[in-house]
Amino acid sequence: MKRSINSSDIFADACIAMGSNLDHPEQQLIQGVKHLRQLPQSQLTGCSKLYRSLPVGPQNQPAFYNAVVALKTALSPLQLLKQLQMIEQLHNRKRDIHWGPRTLDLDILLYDHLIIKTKQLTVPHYQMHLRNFVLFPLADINKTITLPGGQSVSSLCRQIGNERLWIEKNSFFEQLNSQLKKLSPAMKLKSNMQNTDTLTTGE
Ligand code: A4P
Ligand code: MG
Repeated sequence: MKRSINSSDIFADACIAMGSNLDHPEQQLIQGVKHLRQLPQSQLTGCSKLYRSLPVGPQNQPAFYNAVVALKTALSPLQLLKQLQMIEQLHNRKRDIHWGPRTLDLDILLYDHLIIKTKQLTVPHYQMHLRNFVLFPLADINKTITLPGGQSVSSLCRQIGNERLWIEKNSFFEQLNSQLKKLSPAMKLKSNMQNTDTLTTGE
């Protein structure tokens, strides 16, 4: 059966990038993970360590804190996007400057093996293969994961390198990272994202 952007194929693996550089960013990300844990029809299955990175885009803004989480979810891609935007609103997210400072940004990096190109949603996230603050945290969850285009996250990490990126000591993220690694293999993020469906409309 052809997948639709409005329905999930119970349960999909979704990876979410988290970023913050305003109003106590570490706390924003910890609280953000707590909100993500409460998403309906979803379970947190992976969490990276916490990273600090220098801004991509305007340079006159504070350093960012970044992390990535993985979820099993029965939400469709659009339902998931809507839920993420509701969490951003809980964090008083403002949208003033393109790539500017923010309390919490939640982007869908991957949703199973789907390529989605619609007005509201582009998956894989259009910049993810260029951003070490996304690729290194993703590799914390699963080093062998492959993007729908066939590139492995570990080879992208090697190509991009870890310039302007630092692991931050943070017990919340360290403990969650190792705790979720103990989940049964069936609950972990699947690494094979190579068989690709493409969704280009929003219906
Ligand atoms: N949208 C399309 N695809 C997606 C997706 N995969 N996930 C649409 C989430 N949203 C997606 O997003 C604008 C619109 O994108 C949404 O309404 C949704 O329908 P937004 O969150 O309002 O704006 P944004 O996040 O500022 O836009 P954009 O272009 O996605 O920015 P990025 O790529 O998220 O970049 N530097 C460092 N070091 N660390 C960072 O985390 N983040 C950014 C933001 C810039 N520089 C950074 C960092
Ligand atoms: Mg965003």
